[in-house]
Amino acid sequence: MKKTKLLHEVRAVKSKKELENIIRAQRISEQVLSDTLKILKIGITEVEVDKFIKKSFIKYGVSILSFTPIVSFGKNTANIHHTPGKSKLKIGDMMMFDIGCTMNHYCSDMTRTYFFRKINKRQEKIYLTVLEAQEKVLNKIKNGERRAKVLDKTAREFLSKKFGASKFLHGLGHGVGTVIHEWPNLKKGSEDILPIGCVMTVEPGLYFKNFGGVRIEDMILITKNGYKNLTKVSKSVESAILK
Ligand SMILES: [Mn+2]
Repeated sequence: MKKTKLLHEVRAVKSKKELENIIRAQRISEQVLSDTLKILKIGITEVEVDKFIKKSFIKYGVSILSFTPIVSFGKNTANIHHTPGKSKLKIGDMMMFDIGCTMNHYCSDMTRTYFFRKINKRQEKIYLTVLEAQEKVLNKIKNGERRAKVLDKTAREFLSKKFGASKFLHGLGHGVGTVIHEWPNLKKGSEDILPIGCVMTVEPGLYFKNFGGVRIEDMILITKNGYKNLTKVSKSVESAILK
């Protein structure tokens, strides 16, 4: 007898057309991010950058965003729900951009963290640790791990070992589709199993009050043989230091 499925399980698996929309949305976000990095200068405010991002999406023909962009400078990067404000960019600041837009109502989602002109030892250590956590998770997926809680634990245990518990304040990721956070849930204790054909974010982070935070978020497609990274923006520490 045929087994019933739940709608969210069916929706998680993307058709070719759906995937194309997600990828197109992502490419536009990448273009906007690249344009944004070019306008950064000493004294520019988060609000100004946020306005530029929104204007750029319009310029590329997109008027519906997946969520309100997160633009944060300096210590504000430690606040995962930061609203862009009047903070001005300074040399040595960390900067976080979490942006996504929609194409025919399909969402994209990406976060990159940068360092303005220079990086200090602590910032570098945090950045490299988050990057390594993401690589560990991606490696597990490549080797066939599909259990959400195991993947979350991989990142969480590694980050806790390096910086103590409670510095990674959110889930590791989520499904992406016509809503920005859809099933499956890639978070602590989740019983979800990632199906082949679903699009997920993998977004470990570390946050230090009065210092700053780093989050690196890629969007991936779960495939039969592992995954395909749909995010094409480099994330090496060298590329994260904006000269
Ligand atoms: Mn996300």
